[in-house]
Amino acid sequence: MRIDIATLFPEAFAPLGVGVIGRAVESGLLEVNIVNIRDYTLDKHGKCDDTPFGGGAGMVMTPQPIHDAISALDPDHEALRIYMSPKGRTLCQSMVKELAARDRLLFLCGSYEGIDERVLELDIDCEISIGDYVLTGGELPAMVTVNAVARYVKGVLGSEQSTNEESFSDGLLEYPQYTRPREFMGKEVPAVLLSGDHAKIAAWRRAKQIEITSQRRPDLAEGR
Ligand code: 4F9
Repeated sequence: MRIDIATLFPEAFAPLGVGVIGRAVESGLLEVNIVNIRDYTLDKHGKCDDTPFGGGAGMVMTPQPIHDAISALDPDHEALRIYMSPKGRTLCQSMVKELAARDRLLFLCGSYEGIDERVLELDIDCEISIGDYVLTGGELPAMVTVNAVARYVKGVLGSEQSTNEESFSDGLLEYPQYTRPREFMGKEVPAVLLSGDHAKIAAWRRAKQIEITSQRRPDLAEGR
């Protein structure tokens, strides 16, 4: 999968170089291409923002550098072009799976009070939010989305990790996990997990999933 990212803060994406995602990039399973929107501005002072028409606080990103950056990255509009925004549809695991089925994604990260609306109309396919809060820019939301999507790209997760048995994979939260020692600070591992009875263990885990989901996320339990 190829992922393009247009941002005023390319250094913010350093975390993509480490861990599971870093290895996926190194091995070529993921091709991540980060460009600085400022490299595309025609303004002789490198400006990429201006005051809002109609007045108001803060600055708005101007359309020209963004439009030219996106056109250079994706001249034939092969990528799904995503703007990270609190106004977007809130990211969920089923959206992550849909995004992972694409060959190319392009993330536009805004800063300041936002970007000129015309660039959204001209160049953007969809808007995605990662939750109901405001950040200083779309960089962290883009990284969150890339991380969640990359886990579904074949070969990115090792054989010991899986997207099949985890929270949300079947609409339920994950069951609790235990490892050695069998007793810690006076607390025992549930006996069923030491029984060797795999059917009983599976039934216990399922019951725990349902219990935890209905307690903590009645909205998820309801939807099933
Ligand atoms: C984007 C917040 C996506 C949540 C972008 C400021 C944002 C955001 N989800 N906040 N710029």
